[in-house]
Amino acid sequence: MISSAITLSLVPEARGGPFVFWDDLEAGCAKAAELGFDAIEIFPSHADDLDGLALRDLLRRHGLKLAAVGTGAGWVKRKLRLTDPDPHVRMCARDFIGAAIDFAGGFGAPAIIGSMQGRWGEGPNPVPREQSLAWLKEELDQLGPRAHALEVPLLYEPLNRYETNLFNTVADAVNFLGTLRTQNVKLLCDLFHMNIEEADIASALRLAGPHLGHLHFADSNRRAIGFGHTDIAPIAAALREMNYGGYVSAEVLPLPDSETAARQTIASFKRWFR
Ligand SMILES: [Mn+2]
Repeated sequence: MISSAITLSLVPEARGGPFVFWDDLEAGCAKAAELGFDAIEIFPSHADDLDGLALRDLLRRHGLKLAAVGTGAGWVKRKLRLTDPDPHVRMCARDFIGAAIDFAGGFGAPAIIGSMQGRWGEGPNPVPREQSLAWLKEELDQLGPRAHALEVPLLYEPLNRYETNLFNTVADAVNFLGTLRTQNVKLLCDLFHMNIEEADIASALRLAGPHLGHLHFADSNRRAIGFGHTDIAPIAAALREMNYGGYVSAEVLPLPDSETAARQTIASFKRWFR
């Protein structure tokens, strides 16, 4: 069974980013529950800033689950990347993500590696792509087992070409996962990125198959599903046929406002998955 989730950012520096709810965990959870969402996906400044006991109580009161914890603030606020040429920066990136894995794992939820994967060939001392991929592999092979110990996957998200030059397509990302020692890294497929990079989104999701661990449910323009021009019917059919049992999580812009984006998302979710 596919479950619904909606994003909430606690990072002021990410203002303008694709998150439906902002700043207020209590109000966001109340609204998500009122609209009938199953879970919330949180984007914190750092996992250590989250109060686990308070969050547990808040989720219980509203009958919500934690879908995932994003780590993009490690890049946005601290410029940490798993493929930075500076080994100290890579170590700090690993620690930042490790804290997110540990926190989310306590809730049975995965952490997400998106923008913290970085890019190759940039900065004052650019390195070849192969070197960047070797660093990414090294870090995922350390972080994947850390998540496995908590019985949760670790999510790796291919991004579109304007956000990374490491992996843009599901096919390339699946091949890369096959080179890791850990089998605990799953793919986060984001329909916005896929709309830019994939020839056929439904076919790409089928190719991901059992590697698919989480889905960002966003239309062609990063707005709620139904507010852009992505043809969702074949995508929803592919997810159902695959027996996908994870979340479709609205990582979308709060346009025209948070409430309308949230209502549109849950209406689309019910239309396609219930
Ligand atoms: Mn995403």
